[in-house]
Amino acid sequence: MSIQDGQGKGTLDVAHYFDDEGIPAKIPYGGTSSRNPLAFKYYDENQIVRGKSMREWLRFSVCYWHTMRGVGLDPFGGGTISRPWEDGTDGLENAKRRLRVAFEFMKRLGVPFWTFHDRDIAPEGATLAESGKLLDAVVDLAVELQSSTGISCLWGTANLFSTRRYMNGASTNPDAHVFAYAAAQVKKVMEVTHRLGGQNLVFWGGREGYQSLLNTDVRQELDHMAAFFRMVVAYKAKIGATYQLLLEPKPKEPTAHQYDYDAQTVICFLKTYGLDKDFKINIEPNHTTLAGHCAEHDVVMASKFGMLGSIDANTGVAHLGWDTDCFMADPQQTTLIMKTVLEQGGIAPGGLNFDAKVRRESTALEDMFIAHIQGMDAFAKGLVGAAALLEEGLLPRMVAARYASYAEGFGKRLAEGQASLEECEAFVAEHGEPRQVSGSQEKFQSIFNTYA
Ligand code: XUL
Ligand code: CO
Repeated sequence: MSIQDGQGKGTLDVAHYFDDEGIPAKIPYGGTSSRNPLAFKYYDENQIVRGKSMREWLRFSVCYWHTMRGVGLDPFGGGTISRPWEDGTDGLENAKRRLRVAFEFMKRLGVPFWTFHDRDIAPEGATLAESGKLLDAVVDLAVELQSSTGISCLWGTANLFSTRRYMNGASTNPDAHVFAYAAAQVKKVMEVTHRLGGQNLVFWGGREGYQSLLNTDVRQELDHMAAFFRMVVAYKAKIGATYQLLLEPKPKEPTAHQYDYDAQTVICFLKTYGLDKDFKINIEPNHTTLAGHCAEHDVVMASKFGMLGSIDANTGVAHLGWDTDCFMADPQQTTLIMKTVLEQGGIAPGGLNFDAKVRRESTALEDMFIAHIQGMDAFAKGLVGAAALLEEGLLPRMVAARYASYAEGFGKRLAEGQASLEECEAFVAEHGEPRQVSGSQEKFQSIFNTYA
């Protein structure tokens, strides 16, 4: 029996929404021969891979904005997805019931983490103070639900892009008043994420960029963004928070040019402003493809510079030019990503956050589960393949062999920065034309295919 509120929707008992659709209380592990869409084929949370359980390596997280707030909007049409727990209002009761449903969903799915924006979980009030109170009321419940389910907060973030206030940016807004508002909103999100024990705090610069160079002072805007982040670093220390701070790159959308273009651009920004010890990077592969790279590029690039903090586990549609936030299903992609995660010894305190949504046409309630199950399976499969690849060591040895000329002799001196241009000239005078060496891409692919 549901306990009814004024809207006629249950507020406390939410299990029936899923029971009614035949969703099991806990998604089982069915093994690779299972054809049950509501069972895991590869994700066995307790399976040990390279000394740690799958649950520890993968650190899966459900995102609130797509999974609980997504209704299937696209630029040409309104929502297609209706959920039975929604009462059609933006009220607090609805927000609380939705939160209970979210935790029931995550419990059944068996994910250890969740992520949220302030405005996903609570309505915005008429004033900053009122918004803070509404957020506190929902966070009170989230604290309770976290402790009753054992599900933890991977990260929180501030929505600094949806309301018209931020149409010209937040910390890069030409108006200092808007900057101050954004900073005050972030202060609150830092407090509540700390209260929830969030392990990270993310900044995606939703409208930090420009539409036209004619009306924009790009250097001033970037200086302001750095000043904003310095305030964040100072306040984190003040409240004693230990979460990891993360910037999330994206090259375009919604602005024509976003400042946090890709991993290398963000690393350059952080180093330019002396913030590289305080922040790492949250990589979203669909953003990486929008920047013109392959989906795995930024994961590898950030990791190689010690800056990979977390991953928004999604992918795009290669022939569409926008951020489609699909669940990743391609084992070639997940194997390469998990190889990178294994090589850096894990992704903690970050995780694999499903910043992904069911397709607009996937309107059934079970699709919410199936989408996550297949995403989790894709990464579990990638983890197992990547572990075998590293264990056997053939591919890493083939890569090392390509660079063998730097391992000794004159090549070693070059790599260590000990040689001069004159010595290079003398070397070539003595050894003549380098012999041609094949890149052997197809050979690498043929080996990689055996793991992925
Ligand atoms: C937008 C996006 C965001 C961030 C958090 O493209 O990825 O959801 O992950 O603000
Ligand atoms: Co994201």
